[in-house]
Amino acid sequence: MLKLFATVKEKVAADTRISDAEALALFESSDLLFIGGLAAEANRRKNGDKVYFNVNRHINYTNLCVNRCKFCAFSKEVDEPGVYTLALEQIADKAREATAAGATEIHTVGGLHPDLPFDFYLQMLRTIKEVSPQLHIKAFTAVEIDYFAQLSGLSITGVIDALKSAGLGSLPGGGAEILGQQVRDLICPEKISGQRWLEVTEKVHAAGLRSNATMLFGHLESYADRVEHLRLLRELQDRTGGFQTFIPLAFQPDNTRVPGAKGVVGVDALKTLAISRLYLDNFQHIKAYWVMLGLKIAQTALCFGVNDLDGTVVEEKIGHDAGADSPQAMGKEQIIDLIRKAGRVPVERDTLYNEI
Ligand code: V47
Ligand code: SF4
Repeated sequence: MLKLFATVKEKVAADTRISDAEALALFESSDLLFIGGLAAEANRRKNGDKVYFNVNRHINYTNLCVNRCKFCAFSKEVDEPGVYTLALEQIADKAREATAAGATEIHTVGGLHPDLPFDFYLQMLRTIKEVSPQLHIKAFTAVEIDYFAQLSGLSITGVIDALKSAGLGSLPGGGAEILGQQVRDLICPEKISGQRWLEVTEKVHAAGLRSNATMLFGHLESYADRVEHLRLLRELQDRTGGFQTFIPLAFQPDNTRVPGAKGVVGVDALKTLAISRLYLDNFQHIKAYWVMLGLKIAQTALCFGVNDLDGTVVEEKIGHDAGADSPQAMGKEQIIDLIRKAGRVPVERDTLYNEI
C-alpha cells in the first residue's frame, strides 16, 4: 500500500494519469488527508485559487415520470397527490423572476411525461428565450433526449438540432447514476442503460454542445462500480472533450425505495470528490453540489480538489423531496462568503465558465 501511495504521489506531481487499480486503492484507504492533499495540489495546478459559482435558477417542469427510479423521491404517478406539470406561462414567470434576480442560467429538467408532445419542450425553450435572450438554457439529461427521440420519431441528432434551434445551450449531467448495468438494474431498471447514456452524450458533444457528468453515489454501488463509472467518463472525455464538469451527487435516502441504502457520510463524500479530481485528469472542473452535500461539507470540499460550488438554485426539488437538509436556495453573497471563508477566490461564471 505504501509503495502504491508513493506511486500515486509521484504521478500527481508529474501530472500523469492514475490507474483504475490506484483509484480503487485510494477508495479503500482511510487516509483522507493524503488523498485530499494530492487532490488539492492537482486542482491548484489546473485552477489556482479560483472557485466558480453561478447565479442560476432550477425549473423542474414536471414530476410525472414513466421511469420511477428507486432512488428518486421526486417523481410521481398520474393520480398521486402532489403530481404537477408547469404551464408555459408558469415557466415564463419563473424565467422572469430569475432574470430580475440577475440569473445567467436556467437549469431545467423533469420527469419523462407520458403525454406531452415533443413540441412542448421546444416551446418551453422558446418561451424562456423570449423572456430573456441572454439566459443560457442548460436543459434535459441524456435520458430525456433519448425519450424525446422515441416521442418524436427523430434521431438523437435530429432531437438535439431541433432543441438547439429552439434555444438549448448545454446539457446538465443527470441520468448517469452508476453507469455499470448491474447496479442500474437494481436502482433504476427502467432507465436507459449506462451504455446508451454514453452514446447519447457522445452525440450531444458531436453536435457541438457541452455537457456535465454526474455520479450518484452512496446507495448499493461498490468502490469498483465507482471506479468503472469514472473510467467510462474519462474514456468518453478523451474522445470528445465535451464535458465541462464532474458532479458526484450524494444519495439522499428519504422517501426512496433502495433497500438498505442509508446515504453518505462526510468522509466518503470528501474522499469521492478528491478521487474524482485525481482520476479525471481530463476534466477541468469538479463541482461540490451543496444541495446534496450540505453547506459545511461543500465548503470543506474546497480543500479536497473542488473548484466549483454550482449556483443559487432558488427552487430545488429533487434532493429536498429525498430529505436533503441544505437550504433550497442560496444568495450570491452567501456563496461568496462561503468561498472567501475557505481562503479561496470566488469567481462568478456563466454556464460555459466565462468569468463575469
Ligand atoms: O440524475 C435523484 C439525482 C440527478 C436523488 O449538471 C438524486 O450542473 C441524490 O443531475 N439523492 C439530477 N440525488 C440532478 C443533476 C444535477 C444537479 C445539479 C447540477 C447539475 C449540473 C446536475 O439527481 C438525477 C439523479 O442522479 N437524484 N434522486 C436522491 N434521492
Ligand atoms: Fe424519472 Fe429522473 Fe426520477 Fe428517474 S430520476 S424517476 S427518470 S425523474
